[in-house]
Amino acid sequence: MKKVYMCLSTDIIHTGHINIIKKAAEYGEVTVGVLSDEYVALYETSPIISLTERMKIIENIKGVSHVIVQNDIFYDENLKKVRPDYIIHGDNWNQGYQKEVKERAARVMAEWGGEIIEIPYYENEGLSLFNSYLKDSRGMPEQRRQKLRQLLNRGELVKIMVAHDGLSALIVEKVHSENNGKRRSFDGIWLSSLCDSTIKGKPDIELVDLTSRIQNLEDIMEVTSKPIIFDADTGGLIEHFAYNIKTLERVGVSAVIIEDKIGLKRNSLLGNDVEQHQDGIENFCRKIRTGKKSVISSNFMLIARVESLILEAGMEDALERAFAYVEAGADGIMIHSRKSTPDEIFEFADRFRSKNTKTPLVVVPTSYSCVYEDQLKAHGINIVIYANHLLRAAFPAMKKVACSILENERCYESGQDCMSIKEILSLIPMK
Ligand code: SPV
Ligand code: MG
Repeated sequence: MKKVYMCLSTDIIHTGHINIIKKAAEYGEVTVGVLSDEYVALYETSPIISLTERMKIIENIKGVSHVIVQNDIFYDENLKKVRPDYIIHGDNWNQGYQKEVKERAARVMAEWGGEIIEIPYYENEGLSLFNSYLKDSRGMPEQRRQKLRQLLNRGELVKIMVAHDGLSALIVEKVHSENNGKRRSFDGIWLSSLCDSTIKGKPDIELVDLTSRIQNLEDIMEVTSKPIIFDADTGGLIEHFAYNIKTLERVGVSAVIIEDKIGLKRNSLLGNDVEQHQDGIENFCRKIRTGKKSVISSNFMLIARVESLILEAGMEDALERAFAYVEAGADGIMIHSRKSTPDEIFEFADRFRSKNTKTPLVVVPTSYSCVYEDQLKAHGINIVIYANHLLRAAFPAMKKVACSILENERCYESGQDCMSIKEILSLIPMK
């Protein structure tokens, strides 16, 4: 009997999948490679059910003889193991990242004269509706929150990139890099108080109010599906925070970070060069407890941000606060620094981890930008936030083009620094 191989990543089986399995079984004995959670999350969205359960479901579908794990988006390893006569796939893998998957599979199959059989992509009205429902549901608040929890549970470093409007959010949602065959993309979006203030030309002192920041958040949520971490500054008065955190939960934020400052807060990177004060431990713990009591979703995260290193209150103070905030119910600790090397962050993380192995640690390496993600991971850090880079990149690019038009008294020369109109139109929906 001929051997047939196919790969399935989905955790929701529909008639399209049944159709392709049926076709595959006509060619011979079917082995299904079930894509591991890591790769489903990387290329589609985190699976709702685990790999083991997905395998059990697929094992019991008529026409499937064997089920194995596929540990990579590329089929190579499993193909060499199974040496199938045929690969069965829908005819929808001739574009995007799938094109390379197909080409590599074809090269491996050629080693023993195997063949790729393409089945016309199965579609009907119900299925299209179902797929579009599935796509939209990924952007729903609870799905985003669950995804952040899943990413943290996977134990990989979670990479969060700032977005300051819908367009920059589209970049964070879609951009990816391919390094030595490993695809990398951002896991979520940071709503920065600095950037939300800067785009309005205002200081980062909690002046841009929550209503206006939520409008920006809505624009970002409308075009994305990734988890959202919201910089809620100090959280304001405890009495106000009790309401504001509910609002943030309701509008779809996945995690909120509040910093332990009180009074007129200034941007952390200004440190003690300006007047700003740290809250008392007990008072800030009360804010954390109030916040935790106000939210409903168990997936929603309230992360406490320790400013002791920023305000030069010392390592002991930073650690004492971090442990107290966890005790008060914080779901994570963000430790911030404005040093140009990561040494104090590493020391904090190592000492924190020696007593607490579970609570997620968050860092923002703006000033110690030389640090590599692997180093952060090695010190037990779970989330890295690139807090302002897209806005800082946009400003010089816009300024250069504006100056070029003034200097040349026409816009021709600036064209080389601008995206083509065709490209920009392809970014936004046609209707
Ligand atoms: C922000 O992005 O607004 C932050 C991080 O709070 S920092 O600017 O480094 O304080
Ligand atoms: Mg901020």
